[in-house]
Amino acid sequence: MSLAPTKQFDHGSDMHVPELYQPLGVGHGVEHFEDIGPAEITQFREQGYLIVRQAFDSREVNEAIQGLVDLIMGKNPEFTGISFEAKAQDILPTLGLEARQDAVRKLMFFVEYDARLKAISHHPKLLKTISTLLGDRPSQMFQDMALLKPPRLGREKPWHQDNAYFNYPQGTSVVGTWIALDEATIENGCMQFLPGQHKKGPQIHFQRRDWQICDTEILGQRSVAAPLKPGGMLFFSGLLPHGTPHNSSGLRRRALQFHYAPADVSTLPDNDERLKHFGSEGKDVSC
Ligand SMILES: O=C(O)CCC(=O)C(=O)O
Repeated sequence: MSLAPTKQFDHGSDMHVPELYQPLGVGHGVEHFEDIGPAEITQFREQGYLIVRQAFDSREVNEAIQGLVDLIMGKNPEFTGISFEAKAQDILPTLGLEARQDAVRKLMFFVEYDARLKAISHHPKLLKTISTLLGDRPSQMFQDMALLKPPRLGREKPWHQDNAYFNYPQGTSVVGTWIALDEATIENGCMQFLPGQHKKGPQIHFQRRDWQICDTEILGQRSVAAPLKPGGMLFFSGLLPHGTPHNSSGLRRRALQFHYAPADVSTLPDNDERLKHFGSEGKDVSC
């Protein structure tokens, strides 16, 4: 068996300043999907996020992990959506198959290649929650991604709003989901976010360590973390500023991320509207 043939590398490996990721507290949530009621829906509307601590059981988590590992190991040669950490570029040829798992940064658009991963992205309880958060509208999943943040190597995902990456008409409700497959802690790079700041609308993004909000906008803000056990998950607004630090630990931090929009919304043909709202061009700003 061989690895999937395409070797794409992530761009960027610059380290962030530690002050960008010093949360003041931990986000609120419920234990199970069944605990989601009107108060939690209100919390999502007001704060831009909702945590379900025990969304998936160990069997579902293990199936998803096995699905990812099989794709990384090249068991489905048609799947080529893997990118490796930039820092692993030199050492990759020296790594055996098992060790290569810990050089992968990201897998994208994989659900059609593995039924176990499709099952978790289309889990009835997850889809019901998405539909509720979208205002009782049917949803479409438009993006699936797995971010693996390998031990010591896994780079930061700088602070950003996900809608800055999507060409949907302004005002479209997008809900992101983030599912922990390993325990996610502050040390290995769990999610951190700015509660309530989805209400500020689009923020200007700059191409720096990534397509991101300027560090100076984030420093000194009251951020919150979402440490999760395996199977715990976060729902968050496409306008919620969030980021994850470098994995400074010796532990894996594998997570799935799926994005959903109302089923009747279509993407725009170009970047113009997105950049008008999220880009810096033509605005008297610098970073
Ligand atoms: O999983 C992570 O480290 C960050 C994911 C994220 O925020 C993104 O890809 O938009």
